[in-house]
Amino acid sequence: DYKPEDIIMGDNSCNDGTHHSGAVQSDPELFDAQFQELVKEITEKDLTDPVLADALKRLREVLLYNAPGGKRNRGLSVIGSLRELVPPTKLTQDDVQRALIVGWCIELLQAFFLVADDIMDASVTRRGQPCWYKKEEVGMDAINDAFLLEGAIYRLLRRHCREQPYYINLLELFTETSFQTELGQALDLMTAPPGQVDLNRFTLERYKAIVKYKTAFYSFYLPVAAAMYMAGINSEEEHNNAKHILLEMGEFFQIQDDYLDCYGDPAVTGKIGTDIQDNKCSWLVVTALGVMTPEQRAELESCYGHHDDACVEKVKTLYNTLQIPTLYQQYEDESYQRLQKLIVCHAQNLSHAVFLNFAKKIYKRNK
Ligand code: GPP
Ligand code: MG
Ligand code: MG
Ligand code: MG
Repeated sequence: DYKPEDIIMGDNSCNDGTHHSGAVQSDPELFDAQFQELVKEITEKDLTDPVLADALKRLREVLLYNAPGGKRNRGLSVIGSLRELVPPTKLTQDDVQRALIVGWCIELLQAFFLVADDIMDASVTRRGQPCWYKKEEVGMDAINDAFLLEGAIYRLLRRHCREQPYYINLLELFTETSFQTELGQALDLMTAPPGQVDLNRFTLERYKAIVKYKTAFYSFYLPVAAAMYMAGINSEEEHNNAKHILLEMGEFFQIQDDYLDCYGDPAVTGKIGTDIQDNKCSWLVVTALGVMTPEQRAELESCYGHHDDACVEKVKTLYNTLQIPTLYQQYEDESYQRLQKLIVCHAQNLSHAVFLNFAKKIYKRNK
């Protein structure tokens, strides 16, 4: 039995294994403090034309409602990875601050995606509160609010990183990753047409393509690649090595997300599952299809992708009959073993801790 805690350092650890205490702020504390600063900057110090006052007030509300409140894994891993890649003596206060800001840019990208994704998925709650578009005074104006969140990313990068040698690399990384995610979202949506259930669409091959593009690039490769560029690591070979490991982690992360959509506790995950109703190509349905009888398949065909609760319950009962939770546990253990091997084979001169820190945060998660 593995215990990631035994082999991987905690959040507060430095490269030398010492722990901060007392007045020194931990990275998560610094990260949260940076958010307040950044909201002020975007909404009070950047565009000062008085005719924009109402729009900037709106942007402030959008930022405060949608950017904080998550697990912050993506954002925090920029500074976390940078600390593994650069010796502490070579990391200035300004480098740390820029890493915190780039971390928030990733959280803003995530907020942009989630505001839009919740509309597309007809979701109800996010991070324990109503989805932004569900608020009475918001509705479809949330579409523009998502664009505002995206726009804020590039203003921050410009203000803080324009003079840095890695600025162009970061810009291209953010735009490229956004495009990959949008292509993944397109695959996700077209594989789940409302009211047209066709179980033949749900292949493992299609599943892997969807999750690689809609989740793995922006959630795993993006934060580590950003830290690598900030550390001056630009070689394609090094980036491909990191990508290899991180995309594998990303696939696993989305499989967990799919599992939690059905089996998670909304009080813990902060969101109510919609995958069965939305006719999604989820890991659960792909796995179930691989182990069911023709009779069970006919039953699934008749109740998947419907919004009424009785149909959803039938699908969940079928998943339980097929022991999907057990198959998921097996998959999780295998995936962890495979990942350890990948890290040994592909991390090469990149610190293994960059990847292990990430792995530690996601394995056995329940939110
Ligand atoms: C996760 O899918 C993927 C995203 C949030 C990317 C969305 C991309 C866009 C271009 C809008 P999900 O729907 O399973 O996430 P959740 O379960 O959090 O709703
Ligand atoms: Mg969704
Ligand atoms: Mg979605
Ligand atoms: Mg989901």
